[in-house]
Amino acid sequence: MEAKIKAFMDEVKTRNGHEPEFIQAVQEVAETVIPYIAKHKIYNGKNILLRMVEPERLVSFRVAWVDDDGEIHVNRGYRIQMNSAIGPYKGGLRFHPTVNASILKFLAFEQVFKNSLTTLPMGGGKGGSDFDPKGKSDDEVMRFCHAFMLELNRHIGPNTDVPAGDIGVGAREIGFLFGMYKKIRNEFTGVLTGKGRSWGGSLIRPEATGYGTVYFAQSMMQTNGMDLKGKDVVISGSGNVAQYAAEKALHLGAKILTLSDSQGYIHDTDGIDEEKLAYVMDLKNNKRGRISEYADKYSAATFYKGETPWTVKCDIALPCATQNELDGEDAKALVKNGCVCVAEGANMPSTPEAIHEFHEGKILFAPGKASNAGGVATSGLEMSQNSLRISWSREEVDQRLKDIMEDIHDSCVKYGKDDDGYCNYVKGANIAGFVKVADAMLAQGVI
Ligand code: NDP
Ligand code: 2IT
Repeated sequence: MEAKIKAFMDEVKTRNGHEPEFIQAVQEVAETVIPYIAKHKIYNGKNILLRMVEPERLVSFRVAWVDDDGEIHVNRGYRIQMNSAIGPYKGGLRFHPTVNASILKFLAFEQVFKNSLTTLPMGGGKGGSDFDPKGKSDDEVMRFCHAFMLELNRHIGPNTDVPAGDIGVGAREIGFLFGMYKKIRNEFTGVLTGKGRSWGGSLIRPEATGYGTVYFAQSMMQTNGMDLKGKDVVISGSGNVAQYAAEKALHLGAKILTLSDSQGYIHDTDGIDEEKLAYVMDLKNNKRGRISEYADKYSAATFYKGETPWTVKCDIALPCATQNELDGEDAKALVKNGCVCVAEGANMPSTPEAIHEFHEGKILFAPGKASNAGGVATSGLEMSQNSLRISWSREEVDQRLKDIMEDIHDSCVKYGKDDDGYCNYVKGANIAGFVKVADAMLAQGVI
């Protein structure tokens, strides 16, 4: 089996060797899915996984825009249309200076499995740009988004490819992108998700990724006779996912000890309560400030510059910032300090070494493609509401989100239980996600 996996990875590396994040994401899937393929004849000899690692289409384009001083800038835009076997391409747009083809291909690849797990009919895609919205005026962000959509609009559509937000793309950016799409196409349609409430957005979509991550953590805890009540929770990030993970964990009675951004983390020994979280939301979403300002306002908090929060003693850890933000040493510290559950709100925040430590320590570990699927699942619900031209209540969307997260949890357990009863959620998520897409690809022939 080792040899089979190595031969496969050698082939992937030959084509994509210069793309470390993409290789990392494929390796994790190959290690769990290739043994499954070997045991299931229908997938033998079809090169399904080899087909799945090659994007159906990769679009890269120039985005030229003018700043407030009249200076012209050039950024690179992308859309990776990875797999459309089970539905239109679906996945977020990331605006961050680190964006490149490797990062977007890893995200698009993960998205294929994640979207399959949601039980909804969505293929996988991802896109974005190396544009940095930080420090830009609203007008500059608008001009960039409009320029980006001038090209992107040719490649997307409500039945073709439906982008949404991700790092650096929130409600403001989705508004500007939607406005330009509508103007060019003269069509009011559900081409993006994460839209505003009054123009086609779904209730609960802003909350969905963070809430879903906590629902998933709660399911993992409950199947092991525990829950979130009274537990100490460490969270990284302070953006969309981190904020709503914190909110839902608070609702379920947990104590939130940390939040972070790319400059460091804050540790509040009294816990981040509802009022403090409201301050964080205003600071990050309206004032676009830094998390260090929290420690200036609240005396129980300390800001640790340039550090990550994983050495803080906790029961539950929710990495909600970015890829590879939690390494093997961090994982060792978490396990040693008694952490029993890690649920990824971000995409691939744990390195392979970290995942190894969690599995060795036999703690509950959920990979992002399972535990953060609530965001895209609710995007799927937004698409349904757009098609039906109706709007479901908050309670209805939240209940559907909960049900979907429970279904994903059950699928992971179905395919991930080891002989000793330990659930390997990585294996479970990869195989469950693979089966649905692979079966559709088999039915559709070699295309
Ligand atoms: P936001 O842009 O709202 O927030 C991102 C947060 O992560 C910020 O606090 C940011 O800090 C921090 N961050 C970003 N890059 C780094 C870095 N290199 N090192 C340390 N911290 C960093 O994004 P989201 O909350 O939407 O996304 C967070 C994660 O969740 C991403 O991995 C994303 O792919 C994933 N995700 C998002 C979904 C969604 O619906 N939005 C759905 C599923 C997954 P700073 O402000 O300093 O940059
Ligand atoms: O990584 C993700 O799942 C997202 N950024 C959300 C994608 C979506 O289409 O809602």
